[in-house]
Amino acid sequence: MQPHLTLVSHALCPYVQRAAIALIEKDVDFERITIDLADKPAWFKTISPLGRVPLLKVDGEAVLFESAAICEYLEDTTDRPLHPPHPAVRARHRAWMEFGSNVLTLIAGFYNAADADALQRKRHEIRERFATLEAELSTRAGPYFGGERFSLVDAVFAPVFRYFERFEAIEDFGFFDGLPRVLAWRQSLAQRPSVQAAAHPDYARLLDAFLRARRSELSRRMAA
Ligand SMILES: N[C@@H](CCC(=O)N[C@@H](CS)C(=O)NCC(=O)O)C(=O)O
Repeated sequence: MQPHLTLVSHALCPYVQRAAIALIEKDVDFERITIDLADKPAWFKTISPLGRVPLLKVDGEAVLFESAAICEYLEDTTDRPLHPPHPAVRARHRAWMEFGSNVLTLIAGFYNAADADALQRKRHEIRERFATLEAELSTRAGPYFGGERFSLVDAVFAPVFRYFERFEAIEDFGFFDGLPRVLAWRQSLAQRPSVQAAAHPDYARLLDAFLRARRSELSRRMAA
């Protein structure tokens, strides 16, 4: 029998979204509890070793933390694999998932950048990462990272790309200029039902408020 799964979430967290996408892709029933990270409930502090989301509670007993570990658990316990079968390709996919986490760190640097120079530096670093992805994608064809089949790397990058819908509405930062494969990949992911379902219903409004509250260069440009 399938265990009862509870995903402890935050409305904007991209790491939560990757776990949610994996659950939806695998057609696994789960409950979602959304908490406020600015006001963490006592029960959450007790069970989250790093004080971070996502957590996956399994039958209300085991508590899994770290999105990569949660995704691996789902791979081990459910049908519909989202990792490729060949060990070397699988290892590369895990590495590209880590690459996606690195891009998320750069994105946080971008929206928190204190001034125009810092914003420009982060923009440049993010573009460099996307150029690296463009080269990687040129080795195969298909709508997804690995080609025709949706994988955990796609689950990682879908929430990465989601940020850019908002960034592009602020200004044309040219993140995807000259990178047609990355752009096409981004568009394929945006259309995927699991990707659409993984976002909090109020995601756009909450992200807008979050970005405006950063007191960063980007916040100032949003207010201008
Ligand atoms: N490496 C972690 C990163 C998770 C993470 O950074 N979560 C953020 C929200 S997106 C968090 O819970 N931060 C704690 C806080 O804001 O206090 C994972 O992959 O699960």
